[in-house]
Amino acid sequence: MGPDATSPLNLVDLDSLLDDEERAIRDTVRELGVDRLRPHITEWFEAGTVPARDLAKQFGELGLLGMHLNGYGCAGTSVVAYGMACHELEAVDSGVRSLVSVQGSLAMFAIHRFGSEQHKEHWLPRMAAGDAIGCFGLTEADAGSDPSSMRTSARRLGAGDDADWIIDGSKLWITNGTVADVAVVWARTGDGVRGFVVPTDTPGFTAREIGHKLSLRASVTAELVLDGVRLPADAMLPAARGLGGPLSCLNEARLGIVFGALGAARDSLETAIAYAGERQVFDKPLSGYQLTQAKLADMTAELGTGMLLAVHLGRLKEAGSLAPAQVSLGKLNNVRAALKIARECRTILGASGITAEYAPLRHANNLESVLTYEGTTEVHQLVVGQALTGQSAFR
Ligand code: TGC
Ligand code: FAD
Repeated sequence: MGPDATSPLNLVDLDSLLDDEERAIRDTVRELGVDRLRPHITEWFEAGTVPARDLAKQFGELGLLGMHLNGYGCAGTSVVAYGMACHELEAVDSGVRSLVSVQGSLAMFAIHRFGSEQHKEHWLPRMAAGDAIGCFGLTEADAGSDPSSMRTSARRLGAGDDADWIIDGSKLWITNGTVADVAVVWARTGDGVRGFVVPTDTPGFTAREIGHKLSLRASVTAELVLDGVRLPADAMLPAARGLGGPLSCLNEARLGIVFGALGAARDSLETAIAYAGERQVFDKPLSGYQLTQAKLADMTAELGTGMLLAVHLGRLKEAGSLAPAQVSLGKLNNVRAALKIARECRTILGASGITAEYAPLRHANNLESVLTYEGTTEVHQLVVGQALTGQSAFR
């Protein structure tokens, strides 16, 4: 649906919670979606690919990459502005939002928060402009929900802090992996888990695209192999020590998803409302039946309350008081709600809903990935459960 559609979010007057700049950014990204992304999204999804380099350049020109970071060519917007950009991008497709999340909240954030001045100056301006693409390698084939069991290792090639590093291992399910110029790779060292800035043209680094996906098809997902990758001593992110380093990057991306997933839900709901208004069943529009209206009302309630939660969490982050368990609560609630809404909207479309002509089933398929990545539903239930009870039930 386009920007003129009546939005179910008007019922919670979401606009009144945004400032002028946030509304302007939201509108700009919505226009980008309508003019330049929506015309191609079905084709990209069906082809199982996305023109990542071209999109990164377009996003960079609009200042969307690393937009809530300060300095080094980044726009320095509010957290809520970033969230609303994710919301509008994901209203087009979760894959398009993923490209921006991984670039800005994972790869750029890791360098911005934990990198040396040289890392920041070398990579961030080019990444903000979309001239360089980044990926973030944490997950491995046997270490997904539990990254502490990672096997990828980095060892010094000699004594002393000036010695080069050798990295061996592999990472799986890595967004942007085959199109990246730089990979932020997390590896086990004698000093715990550390992060490394790995230019992808380093000998021994290879990336292979994962095919046959039934979800997040408009996104590049890859396996990274690091076979004796030799890096200078200063390739290590100096300020990230232990698992807290990568996990704090996830907090950033997860918050974008709290807003983003409901973009896919909103688009599904707008599509269903429009369809139900036109579809005649038993001699009158489908939207005139109580059962349909009950579905639309329930979905609007979930969408609206989820967006209020998203903006509230965004404001807490801006105030510097957002805790990881609160991000988990938001991701748990909003992604699950979004998937439920997309599926319910599909039912309103009947058989038409199973074709690529309408977005809800594509969104639902994508949201299966969103439910899994950045911490599965179960991981976030356990994080919230731990916050409630004081007991860790992960192990
Ligand atoms: P645990 O012992 O609890 O903690 C280890 C250290 O990390 C700290 N920590 C955090 N720090 C910042 N933010 C958080 N959310 C944190 N959670 C934990 C913790 O304080 C501790 O620090 P220290 O200094 O005491 O050492 O860790 P655990 O091994 O028990 O694991 C906890 C668990 C399961 C919650 C965590 O490992 C987890 O979140 N697992 C899920 C993994 C995950 O989300 N992977 C995502 C990979 S990236 C991705 O999916 C990108 S998708 C593409 C896209 O976004 O579009
Ligand atoms: P597992 O950890 O094997 O989990 C399998 C099931 O077990 C899940 O239901 C899980 O919730 C459940 N489970 C696990 N532990 C427990 C427990 N303690 N108690 C109860 N149930 C439990 N990773 C990156 O590092 N970078 C990326 O860019 C990236 N992009 C991705 C893109 C896509 C499209 C996808 C699908 C994944 C991506 N990932 C990425 C990986 C993603 O983060 C992992 O898939 C996710 O963390 C889950 O890990 P897993 O798939 O190994 O599942």
